[in-house]
Amino acid sequence: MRLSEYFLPLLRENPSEAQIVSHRLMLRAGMIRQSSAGIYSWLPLGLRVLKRVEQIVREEQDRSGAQEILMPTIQPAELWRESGRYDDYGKETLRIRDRHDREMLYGPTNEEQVTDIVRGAIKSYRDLPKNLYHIQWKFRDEVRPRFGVMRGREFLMKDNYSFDVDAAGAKHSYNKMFLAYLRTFARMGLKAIPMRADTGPIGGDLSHEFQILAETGESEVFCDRAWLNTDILAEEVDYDSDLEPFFRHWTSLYAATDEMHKPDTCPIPSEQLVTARGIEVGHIFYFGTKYSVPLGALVAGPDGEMVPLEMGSYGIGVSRLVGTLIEANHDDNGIIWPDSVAPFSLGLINLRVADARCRAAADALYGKLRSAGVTVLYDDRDESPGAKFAAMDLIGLPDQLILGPRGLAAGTIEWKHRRSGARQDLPIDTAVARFVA
Ligand code: 5CA
Repeated sequence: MRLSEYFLPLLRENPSEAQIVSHRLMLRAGMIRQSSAGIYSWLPLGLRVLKRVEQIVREEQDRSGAQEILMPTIQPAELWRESGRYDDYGKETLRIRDRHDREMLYGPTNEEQVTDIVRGAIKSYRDLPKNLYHIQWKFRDEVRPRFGVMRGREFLMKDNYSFDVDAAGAKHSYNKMFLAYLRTFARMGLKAIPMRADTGPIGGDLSHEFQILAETGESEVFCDRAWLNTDILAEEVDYDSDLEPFFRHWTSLYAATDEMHKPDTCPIPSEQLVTARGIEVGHIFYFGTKYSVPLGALVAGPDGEMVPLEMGSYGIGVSRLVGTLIEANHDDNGIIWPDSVAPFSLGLINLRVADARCRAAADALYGKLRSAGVTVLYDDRDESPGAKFAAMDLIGLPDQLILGPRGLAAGTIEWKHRRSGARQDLPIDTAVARFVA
Protein backbone atom coordinates (compact mmCIF):
# COMPACT_ATOMS: atom_id res chain seq x y z
CA MET A 1 0.00 0.00 0.00
CA ARG A 2 1.24 3.45 -0.90
CA LEU A 3 0.96 5.81 2.03
CA SER A 4 0.19 8.66 -0.38
CA GLU A 5 -3.05 6.85 -1.22
CA TYR A 6 -3.82 5.27 2.14
CA PHE A 7 -6.50 6.58 4.47
CA LEU A 8 -4.38 7.02 7.58
CA PRO A 9 -5.50 10.09 9.54
CA LEU A 10 -2.62 10.45 12.02
CA LEU A 11 -2.88 12.87 14.93
CA ARG A 12 0.15 14.83 16.03
CA GLU A 13 -1.20 15.71 19.46
CA ASN A 14 -2.39 13.44 22.22
CA PRO A 15 -6.20 13.44 22.23
CA SER A 16 -7.35 14.77 25.59
CA GLU A 17 -10.18 12.26 25.97
CA ALA A 18 -7.81 9.27 26.01
CA GLN A 19 -6.65 8.22 29.47
CA ILE A 20 -4.61 5.14 28.67
CA VAL A 21 -1.82 4.60 26.20
CA SER A 22 -3.60 2.14 23.90
CA HIS A 23 -6.54 4.50 23.43
CA ARG A 24 -4.20 7.43 22.74
CA LEU A 25 -2.14 5.46 20.25
CA MET A 26 -5.12 3.94 18.47
CA LEU A 27 -6.50 7.44 17.87
CA ARG A 28 -3.13 8.95 16.98
CA ALA A 29 -2.22 6.11 14.62
CA GLY A 30 -5.51 6.53 12.75
CA MET A 31 -6.81 3.08 13.72
CA ILE A 32 -10.20 4.07 15.13
CA ARG A 33 -12.54 7.02 15.50
CA GLN A 34 -15.24 7.36 18.11
CA SER A 35 -18.81 7.46 16.87
CA SER A 36 -20.51 7.83 20.26
CA ALA A 37 -19.56 6.78 23.79
CA GLY A 38 -18.04 3.30 23.62
CA ILE A 39 -18.82 2.90 19.90
CA TYR A 40 -16.08 3.11 17.30
CA SER A 41 -15.42 2.99 13.59
CA TRP A 42 -12.43 0.92 12.59
CA LEU A 43 -10.28 2.65 9.95
CA PRO A 44 -8.08 0.73 7.48
CA LEU A 45 -5.02 0.30 9.71
CA GLY A 46 -7.04 -0.67 12.78
CA LEU A 47 -9.24 -3.04 10.82
CA ARG A 48 -6.20 -4.88 9.46
CA VAL A 49 -5.05 -5.60 13.02
CA LEU A 50 -8.55 -6.56 14.14
CA LYS A 51 -8.77 -9.03 11.25
CA ARG A 52 -5.41 -10.58 12.07
CA VAL A 53 -6.37 -11.03 15.72
CA GLU A 54 -9.68 -12.51 14.62
CA GLN A 55 -7.88 -14.91 12.28
CA ILE A 56 -5.60 -16.27 15.01
CA VAL A 57 -8.64 -16.79 17.22
CA ARG A 58 -10.42 -18.56 14.34
CA GLU A 59 -7.48 -20.83 13.51
CA GLU A 60 -7.15 -21.98 17.10
CA GLN A 61 -10.89 -22.56 17.40
CA ASP A 62 -10.84 -24.64 14.22
CA ARG A 63 -7.82 -26.58 15.43
CA SER A 64 -9.70 -27.49 18.62
CA GLY A 65 -12.56 -28.91 16.60
CA ALA A 66 -15.03 -26.05 17.12
CA GLN A 67 -17.13 -25.09 14.08
CA GLU A 68 -17.78 -21.56 12.91
CA ILE A 69 -21.30 -20.23 12.47
CA LEU A 70 -22.67 -16.70 12.37
CA MET A 71 -25.63 -15.74 14.51
CA PRO A 72 -27.40 -12.37 14.19
CA THR A 73 -26.71 -9.33 16.35
CA ILE A 74 -30.45 -8.79 16.91
CA GLN A 75 -32.30 -11.40 18.94
CA PRO A 76 -35.97 -11.85 19.87
CA ALA A 77 -36.83 -10.99 23.47
CA GLU A 78 -38.93 -14.18 23.78
CA LEU A 79 -35.82 -16.34 23.87
CA TRP A 80 -34.49 -14.32 26.77
CA ARG A 81 -37.82 -14.62 28.55
CA GLU A 82 -37.56 -18.39 28.22
CA SER A 83 -34.25 -18.45 30.05
CA GLY A 84 -35.35 -15.82 32.55
CA ARG A 85 -32.53 -13.47 31.62
CA TYR A 86 -34.63 -10.79 29.90
CA ASP A 87 -35.13 -9.05 33.21
CA ASP A 88 -31.94 -10.28 34.93
CA TYR A 89 -29.62 -8.71 32.39
CA GLY A 90 -31.06 -5.32 33.26
CA LYS A 91 -29.97 -2.01 31.84
CA GLU A 92 -26.96 -3.42 30.01
CA THR A 93 -29.32 -4.79 27.38
CA LEU A 94 -30.15 -2.52 24.48
CA ARG A 95 -33.83 -3.17 23.86
CA ILE A 96 -35.45 -2.46 20.53
CA ARG A 97 -38.99 -2.64 19.13
CA ASP A 98 -39.56 -3.43 15.49
CA ARG A 99 -42.40 -1.94 13.37
CA HIS A 100 -44.79 -4.66 14.54
CA ASP A 101 -44.02 -3.71 18.11
CA ARG A 102 -42.15 -6.95 18.69
CA GLU A 103 -39.50 -6.74 21.37
CA MET A 104 -35.98 -7.42 20.25
CA LEU A 105 -32.56 -6.85 21.72
CA TYR A 106 -29.04 -6.29 20.45
CA GLY A 107 -27.26 -9.39 21.73
CA PRO A 108 -24.81 -8.98 24.62
CA THR A 109 -24.06 -12.74 24.38
CA ASN A 110 -25.68 -15.72 22.66
CA GLU A 111 -26.42 -18.60 25.06
CA GLU A 112 -30.18 -18.51 24.34
CA GLN A 113 -29.81 -18.06 20.60
CA VAL A 114 -27.43 -20.99 20.16
CA THR A 115 -29.43 -23.25 22.48
CA ASP A 116 -32.48 -22.51 20.36
CA ILE A 117 -30.62 -23.59 17.22
CA VAL A 118 -29.30 -26.78 18.79
CA ARG A 119 -32.52 -27.86 20.51
CA GLY A 120 -34.23 -28.00 17.14
CA ALA A 121 -31.42 -29.91 15.48
CA ILE A 122 -29.84 -32.37 17.89
CA LYS A 123 -32.00 -35.15 19.23
CA SER A 124 -29.56 -37.87 20.27
CA TYR A 125 -26.36 -38.26 22.25
CA ARG A 126 -24.91 -39.78 19.06
CA ASP A 127 -24.78 -36.29 17.53
CA LEU A 128 -22.70 -34.98 20.43
CA PRO A 129 -20.36 -33.45 21.35
CA LYS A 130 -20.69 -30.21 19.37
CA ASN A 131 -18.91 -26.93 19.81
CA LEU A 132 -20.12 -23.93 17.81
CA TYR A 133 -18.50 -20.50 17.69
CA HIS A 134 -19.03 -17.19 16.03
CA ILE A 135 -17.18 -13.92 15.86
CA GLN A 136 -19.81 -11.23 16.06
CA TRP A 137 -20.43 -7.73 17.40
CA LYS A 138 -22.03 -7.50 20.80
CA PHE A 139 -23.71 -4.61 22.56
CA ARG A 140 -23.66 -3.99 26.30
CA ASP A 141 -24.85 -0.65 27.52
CA GLU A 142 -22.00 -0.34 30.00
CA VAL A 143 -22.43 2.28 32.75
CA ARG A 144 -18.93 3.53 32.17
CA PRO A 145 -17.61 2.81 28.70
CA ARG A 146 -13.96 3.84 28.80
CA PHE A 147 -10.41 3.27 27.68
CA GLY A 148 -11.35 3.16 24.00
CA VAL A 149 -11.94 -0.36 22.74
CA MET A 150 -11.05 -1.86 26.12
CA ARG A 151 -14.49 -1.30 27.58
CA GLY A 152 -16.73 -0.46 24.69
CA ARG A 153 -20.48 -0.63 24.38
CA GLU A 154 -20.28 -2.20 20.94
CA PHE A 155 -17.42 -4.70 20.77
CA LEU A 156 -16.30 -7.73 18.80
CA MET A 157 -16.35 -11.03 20.66
CA LYS A 158 -15.58 -14.60 19.74
CA ASP A 159 -18.03 -16.69 21.69
CA ASN A 160 -18.59 -20.38 21.57
CA TYR A 161 -20.86 -22.89 23.12
CA SER A 162 -20.22 -26.54 23.83
CA PHE A 163 -22.88 -29.23 24.02
CA ASP A 164 -22.32 -32.60 25.67
CA VAL A 165 -24.47 -35.42 26.93
CA ASP A 166 -22.91 -35.56 30.40
CA ALA A 167 -20.74 -33.67 32.86
CA ALA A 168 -17.57 -35.61 32.03
CA GLY A 169 -17.93 -34.75 28.36
CA ALA A 170 -18.62 -31.12 29.23
CA LYS A 171 -15.47 -30.94 31.34
CA HIS A 172 -13.46 -32.28 28.42
CA SER A 173 -14.96 -29.57 26.21
CA TYR A 174 -14.01 -27.01 28.87
CA ASN A 175 -10.45 -28.33 28.95
CA LYS A 176 -10.20 -28.10 25.17
CA MET A 177 -11.12 -24.43 25.28
CA PHE A 178 -8.71 -23.89 28.16
CA LEU A 179 -5.93 -25.23 25.93
CA ALA A 180 -7.14 -23.36 22.84
CA TYR A 181 -7.12 -20.09 24.81
CA LEU A 182 -3.57 -20.57 26.06
CA ARG A 183 -2.49 -21.25 22.49
CA THR A 184 -4.43 -18.30 21.07
CA PHE A 185 -2.95 -15.69 23.38
CA ALA A 186 0.55 -17.17 23.18
CA ARG A 187 0.44 -16.85 19.38
CA MET A 188 -0.15 -13.13 19.84
CA GLY A 189 2.87 -12.91 22.11
CA LEU A 190 0.67 -12.33 25.17
CA LYS A 191 1.04 -14.01 28.51
CA ALA A 192 -2.52 -14.66 29.63
CA ILE A 193 -2.81 -16.16 33.09
CA PRO A 194 -5.88 -18.35 33.70
CA MET A 195 -7.51 -17.33 36.97
CA ARG A 196 -10.37 -18.81 38.93
CA ALA A 197 -13.22 -16.39 38.41
CA ASP A 198 -16.73 -15.45 39.37
CA THR A 199 -19.42 -16.36 36.84
CA GLY A 200 -21.70 -13.29 37.08
CA PRO A 201 -24.78 -13.20 34.85
CA ILE A 202 -23.62 -16.09 32.63
CA GLY A 203 -23.88 -18.54 35.54
CA GLY A 204 -22.36 -21.84 36.60
CA ASP A 205 -19.65 -22.63 39.12
CA LEU A 206 -16.52 -23.44 37.12
CA SER A 207 -14.99 -20.50 35.38
CA HIS A 208 -11.61 -19.06 34.42
CA GLU A 209 -10.71 -15.61 33.27
CA PHE A 210 -7.61 -15.15 31.13
CA GLN A 211 -5.83 -12.07 32.43
CA ILE A 212 -2.96 -10.10 30.99
CA LEU A 213 -1.02 -8.30 33.70
CA ALA A 214 -0.85 -4.58 32.94
CA GLU A 215 -0.86 -1.41 35.03
CA THR A 216 -3.90 -0.14 33.16
CA GLY A 217 -5.91 -3.30 33.84
CA GLU A 218 -9.41 -2.67 35.17
CA SER A 219 -9.44 -5.35 37.83
CA GLU A 220 -7.23 -6.36 40.71
CA VAL A 221 -5.80 -9.86 40.38
CA PHE A 222 -3.72 -12.15 42.57
CA CYS A 223 -1.26 -14.80 41.56
CA ASP A 224 1.69 -16.85 42.64
CA ARG A 225 4.98 -15.06 41.96
CA ALA A 226 6.08 -18.11 39.98
CA TRP A 227 3.65 -17.12 37.23
CA LEU A 228 5.91 -14.19 36.36
CA ASN A 229 8.66 -16.56 35.23
CA THR A 230 6.43 -19.13 33.61
CA ASP A 231 6.60 -19.42 29.88
CA ILE A 232 3.12 -20.17 28.68
CA LEU A 233 3.94 -22.16 25.62
CA ALA A 234 1.64 -22.53 22.72
CA GLU A 235 2.02 -26.26 23.33
CA GLU A 236 0.92 -28.70 20.68
CA VAL A 237 -1.33 -31.08 22.56
CA ASP A 238 -3.67 -33.67 21.12
CA TYR A 239 -7.19 -32.37 21.70
CA ASP A 240 -8.57 -35.88 21.76
CA SER A 241 -6.27 -37.05 24.54
CA ASP A 242 -7.17 -36.78 28.21
CA LEU A 243 -6.62 -33.09 28.92
CA GLU A 244 -7.13 -33.30 32.68
CA PRO A 245 -3.38 -33.56 33.47
CA PHE A 246 -2.74 -30.56 31.23
CA PHE A 247 -5.55 -28.60 32.92
CA ARG A 248 -4.30 -29.56 36.39
CA HIS A 249 -0.77 -28.53 35.51
CA TRP A 250 -1.81 -25.07 34.31
CA THR A 251 -4.11 -24.48 37.26
CA SER A 252 -1.72 -25.77 39.92
CA LEU A 253 -0.15 -22.37 40.52
CA TYR A 254 -2.42 -20.03 42.44
CA ALA A 255 -4.18 -17.33 40.42
CA ALA A 256 -7.51 -15.69 41.24
CA THR A 257 -9.52 -12.62 40.39
CA ASP A 258 -10.62 -10.09 42.96
CA GLU A 259 -14.02 -11.73 43.59
CA MET A 260 -12.49 -15.18 44.13
CA HIS A 261 -9.45 -14.21 46.18
CA LYS A 262 -9.96 -14.57 49.93
CA PRO A 263 -6.91 -13.32 51.84
CA ASP A 264 -7.78 -15.47 54.90
CA THR A 265 -7.89 -18.75 53.03
CA CYS A 266 -5.29 -17.99 50.34
CA PRO A 267 -3.20 -21.18 50.00
CA ILE A 268 0.14 -19.45 49.41
CA PRO A 269 2.22 -17.31 51.80
CA SER A 270 1.95 -13.54 51.36
CA GLU A 271 5.56 -13.15 50.21
CA GLN A 272 4.76 -15.52 47.35
CA LEU A 273 1.64 -13.58 46.33
CA VAL A 274 1.67 -10.93 43.61
CA THR A 275 -1.10 -8.34 43.60
CA ALA A 276 -1.42 -6.70 40.20
CA ARG A 277 -3.86 -5.22 37.70
CA GLY A 278 -5.20 -7.40 34.93
CA ILE A 279 -6.92 -7.02 31.57
CA GLU A 280 -9.48 -9.76 31.00
CA VAL A 281 -9.07 -10.96 27.42
CA GLY A 282 -11.05 -14.17 27.75
CA HIS A 283 -13.52 -15.87 30.03
CA ILE A 284 -14.73 -19.46 30.00
CA PHE A 285 -17.70 -20.94 31.82
CA TYR A 286 -19.08 -24.38 32.58
CA PHE A 287 -22.70 -23.93 33.60
CA GLY A 288 -24.18 -27.38 32.98
CA THR A 289 -27.91 -27.28 32.33
CA LYS A 290 -28.62 -23.64 33.25
CA TYR A 291 -29.99 -22.86 29.76
CA SER A 292 -30.85 -26.30 28.42
CA VAL A 293 -33.41 -26.98 31.17
CA PRO A 294 -35.51 -23.81 30.82
CA LEU A 295 -35.22 -23.89 27.02
CA GLY A 296 -36.03 -27.59 26.86
CA ALA A 297 -32.88 -28.61 24.99
CA LEU A 298 -32.99 -32.35 25.63
CA VAL A 299 -31.45 -35.30 23.84
CA ALA A 300 -31.94 -39.02 24.09
CA GLY A 301 -29.11 -40.48 26.17
CA PRO A 302 -27.52 -43.94 25.64
CA ASP A 303 -30.29 -45.61 27.65
CA GLY A 304 -33.01 -43.84 25.68
CA GLU A 305 -33.88 -41.49 28.53
CA MET A 306 -34.19 -37.77 27.64
CA VAL A 307 -31.49 -35.65 29.33
CA PRO A 308 -30.78 -31.89 29.23
CA LEU A 309 -27.64 -30.82 27.37
CA GLU A 310 -24.55 -30.08 29.43
CA MET A 311 -23.21 -26.74 28.25
CA GLY A 312 -20.33 -24.34 28.55
CA SER A 313 -19.65 -20.95 26.96
CA TYR A 314 -16.36 -19.35 26.13
CA GLY A 315 -15.60 -15.75 25.19
CA ILE A 316 -12.64 -13.84 23.81
CA GLY A 317 -12.66 -10.04 23.57
CA VAL A 318 -11.39 -9.70 20.01
CA SER A 319 -11.60 -5.89 19.80
CA ARG A 320 -10.33 -5.55 23.38
CA LEU A 321 -7.29 -7.61 22.38
CA VAL A 322 -6.22 -4.93 19.91
CA GLY A 323 -5.99 -2.40 22.75
CA THR A 324 -4.40 -4.98 25.04
CA LEU A 325 -1.71 -5.75 22.47
CA ILE A 326 -0.78 -2.06 22.44
CA GLU A 327 -0.75 -1.85 26.23
CA ALA A 328 1.77 -4.70 26.16
CA ASN A 329 3.78 -3.47 23.16
CA HIS A 330 4.67 0.22 22.89
CA ASP A 331 7.32 2.80 23.73
CA ASP A 332 7.45 6.61 23.82
CA ASN A 333 7.40 6.79 20.03
CA GLY A 334 4.37 4.61 19.46
CA ILE A 335 3.14 1.10 18.90
CA ILE A 336 5.41 -1.94 18.41
CA TRP A 337 3.34 -4.68 16.78
CA PRO A 338 4.27 -8.32 17.33
CA ASP A 339 4.83 -9.93 13.90
CA SER A 340 1.79 -12.17 14.30
CA VAL A 341 -0.72 -9.29 14.34
CA ALA A 342 1.10 -6.44 12.55
CA PRO A 343 -1.08 -4.60 10.00
CA PHE A 344 1.81 -4.71 7.51
CA SER A 345 5.01 -6.60 8.12
CA LEU A 346 7.26 -3.94 6.65
CA GLY A 347 7.43 -0.17 6.24
CA LEU A 348 9.38 1.15 3.26
CA ILE A 349 10.45 4.78 3.43
CA ASN A 350 11.66 6.76 0.46
CA LEU A 351 13.52 9.67 2.01
CA ARG A 352 13.79 11.77 -1.16
CA VAL A 353 10.68 11.60 -3.28
CA ALA A 354 11.88 14.51 -5.46
CA ASP A 355 14.96 12.54 -6.51
CA ALA A 356 14.06 10.56 -9.64
CA ARG A 357 16.63 7.82 -9.00
CA CYS A 358 15.49 7.35 -5.40
CA ARG A 359 11.91 7.15 -6.53
CA ALA A 360 12.64 4.61 -9.25
CA ALA A 361 14.65 2.44 -6.83
CA ALA A 362 12.02 2.62 -4.09
CA ASP A 363 9.20 1.89 -6.54
CA ALA A 364 11.11 -1.12 -7.86
CA LEU A 365 11.75 -2.40 -4.36
CA TYR A 366 8.10 -1.95 -3.44
CA GLY A 367 7.05 -3.91 -6.52
CA LYS A 368 9.48 -6.73 -5.76
CA LEU A 369 8.41 -7.07 -2.15
CA ARG A 370 4.75 -6.97 -3.04
CA SER A 371 4.99 -9.57 -5.75
CA ALA A 372 6.81 -11.81 -3.27
CA GLY A 373 3.77 -11.54 -1.01
CA VAL A 374 5.28 -9.26 1.65
CA THR A 375 2.74 -6.82 3.11
CA VAL A 376 4.42 -3.43 2.75
CA LEU A 377 3.34 0.07 3.65
CA TYR A 378 5.34 2.32 1.34
CA ASP A 379 5.87 5.90 2.47
CA ASP A 380 6.08 7.64 -0.89
CA ARG A 381 4.77 10.96 0.44
CA ASP A 382 6.52 14.26 -0.08
CA GLU A 383 7.22 14.86 3.60
CA SER A 384 10.30 15.61 5.70
CA PRO A 385 12.41 12.65 6.81
CA GLY A 386 11.57 13.52 10.43
CA ALA A 387 7.84 13.35 9.78
CA LYS A 388 8.25 10.03 7.97
CA PHE A 389 10.31 8.46 10.76
CA ALA A 390 7.83 9.64 13.38
CA ALA A 391 4.84 8.30 11.44
CA MET A 392 6.50 4.92 10.85
CA ASP A 393 7.47 4.57 14.51
CA LEU A 394 4.00 5.63 15.63
CA ILE A 395 2.18 2.97 13.61
CA GLY A 396 4.68 0.40 14.80
CA LEU A 397 5.37 -1.97 11.89
CA PRO A 398 7.95 -4.56 13.02
CA ASP A 399 10.59 -3.64 10.42
CA GLN A 400 11.47 -0.59 8.35
CA LEU A 401 13.58 -0.20 5.21
CA ILE A 402 14.79 3.32 4.61
CA LEU A 403 16.06 4.33 1.19
CA GLY A 404 17.92 7.61 0.62
CA PRO A 405 20.22 9.06 -2.02
CA ARG A 406 23.39 8.35 -0.08
CA GLY A 407 22.65 4.68 0.48
CA LEU A 408 21.45 4.28 -3.05
CA ALA A 409 24.79 5.56 -4.40
CA ALA A 410 26.49 2.84 -2.34
CA GLY A 411 23.89 0.21 -3.25
CA THR A 412 22.60 -0.07 0.30
CA ILE A 413 19.43 0.48 2.24
CA GLU A 414 19.00 1.02 5.95
CA TRP A 415 17.05 -1.60 7.87
CA LYS A 416 15.56 -0.64 11.22
CA HIS A 417 14.08 -3.06 13.67
CA ARG A 418 11.26 -1.22 15.45
CA ARG A 419 11.33 -3.18 18.73
CA SER A 420 15.07 -3.16 19.44
CA GLY A 421 15.85 0.03 17.56
CA ALA A 422 18.74 -1.81 15.87
CA ARG A 423 19.82 -0.31 12.54
CA GLN A 424 21.98 -1.75 9.83
CA ASP A 425 22.98 -0.83 6.28
CA LEU A 426 22.33 -3.77 4.01
CA PRO A 427 23.01 -4.35 0.33
CA ILE A 428 19.61 -3.81 -1.34
CA ASP A 429 19.33 -7.40 -2.57
CA THR A 430 20.14 -8.81 0.86
CA ALA A 431 17.44 -6.66 2.39
CA VAL A 432 14.87 -7.93 -0.09
CA ALA A 433 15.93 -11.55 0.43
CA ARG A 434 15.55 -11.16 4.17
CA PHE A 435 11.89 -10.23 3.94
CA VAL A 436 10.99 -12.47 1.08
CA ALA A 437 12.40 -15.51 2.90
N1 5CA B 1 -21.16 -15.68 27.09
C1 5CA B 1 -19.91 -15.55 27.79
C2 5CA B 1 -18.84 -16.33 27.11
S1 5CA B 1 -19.11 -16.46 25.45
C3 5CA B 1 -19.54 -14.10 27.93
O1 5CA B 1 -20.23 -13.24 27.43
N2 5CA B 1 -18.44 -13.84 28.62
S2 5CA B 1 -17.90 -12.41 29.05
O2 5CA B 1 -18.95 -11.57 29.49
O3 5CA B 1 -16.86 -12.63 30.00
O4 5CA B 1 -17.27 -11.74 27.78
C4 5CA B 1 -16.24 -12.40 27.08
C5 5CA B 1 -15.09 -11.46 26.80
O5 5CA B 1 -15.55 -10.33 26.05
C6 5CA B 1 -14.46 -10.86 28.04
O6 5CA B 1 -13.50 -11.73 28.58
C7 5CA B 1 -13.82 -9.60 27.48
O7 5CA B 1 -12.54 -9.88 26.94
C8 5CA B 1 -14.76 -9.20 26.37
N3 5CA B 1 -15.64 -8.09 26.78
C9 5CA B 1 -16.66 -8.14 27.67
N4 5CA B 1 -17.23 -6.92 27.81
C10 5CA B 1 -16.54 -6.08 27.00
C11 5CA B 1 -16.64 -4.68 26.69
N5 5CA B 1 -17.57 -3.92 27.25
N6 5CA B 1 -15.76 -4.15 25.81
C12 5CA B 1 -14.82 -4.93 25.22
N7 5CA B 1 -14.68 -6.24 25.46
C13 5CA B 1 -15.52 -6.81 26.34
